[in-house]
Amino acid sequence: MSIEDIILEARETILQCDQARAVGLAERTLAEGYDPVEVISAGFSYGIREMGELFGRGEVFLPQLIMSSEVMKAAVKILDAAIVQSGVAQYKGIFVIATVEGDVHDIGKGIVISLLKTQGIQVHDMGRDVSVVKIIEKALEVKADIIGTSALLTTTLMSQKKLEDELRKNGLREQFKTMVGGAPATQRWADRIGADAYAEDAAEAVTKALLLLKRT
Ligand code: B1M
Repeated sequence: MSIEDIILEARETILQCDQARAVGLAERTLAEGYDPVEVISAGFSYGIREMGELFGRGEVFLPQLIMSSEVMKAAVKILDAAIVQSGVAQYKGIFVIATVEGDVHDIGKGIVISLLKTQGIQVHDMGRDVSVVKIIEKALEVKADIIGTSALLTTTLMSQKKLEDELRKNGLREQFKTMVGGAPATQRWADRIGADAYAEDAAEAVTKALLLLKRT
């Protein structure tokens, strides 16, 4: 099976909510020695975004969106394990990451985490729907270098600003670098709220994290 066929089939498995086929395809990707990151980004991620567009246009409904995200998670879990295994052991820095309060979208965050780990960054994943107060507490506890937040809803994006405000209010802003991401976030948004970095995707998150670590 060629990489192009794998990518096309990965998209289809998400649109058809076919978990068995998606898992089989993830296993096949690894068995045939293809790049798991490419299959996630060009295949499964593309499929879930297409599903989101169909949902946005009212052509599929929430249960299908939920099912397709479960399919995506099952396949990505298999590929993630292989990505993390290929990583290096020595830590270059500490990264606390969470999906912000009121937001349960965590597929993209999971991919960001896997790639950060491959670059020797120690990641503390706080999960999803996490308050700004808890994120700051964790960052202080583990002496984080970078605090990263993911927000997928326009309504929850404001928590990224709240994090900046709280850090400033408590005299902690200089102690951490911050990174924002998630579909509605942009470089402009990051500049506006005073975040140190914005990353459009997982690969950029790694590049920017490494740059931020050089500045700590
Ligand atoms: Co939701 N959802 N969803 N959803 N969902 C969106 C975001 C939406 C755009 C769909 C749509 O309407 N077209 C829309 C938001 C509209 C808006 O705010 N303007 C939406 C909505 C409305 C909702 C609900 C309100 C639906 C409802 O209940 N009526 C509800 C909200 C629940 C809540 O959070 N409170 C909801 C629920 C869900 C599911 C549970 C069904 C599921 C999430 C499952 C899960 O994550 N565990 C889901 C899904 C799957 C989506 C879409 C289809 C796909 C998101 C995704 O996983 N993308 C999404 C449509 C879309 O995004 N186009 C949609 C793939 C992933 C690899 O990409 O997450 O962007 P992404 O992550 C990328 C980058 O953004 C970046 O790197 C990642 C990897 O490359 N990145 C970072 C992400 N975080 C980063 C952090 C960084 C750096 C980079 O640094 C810290």
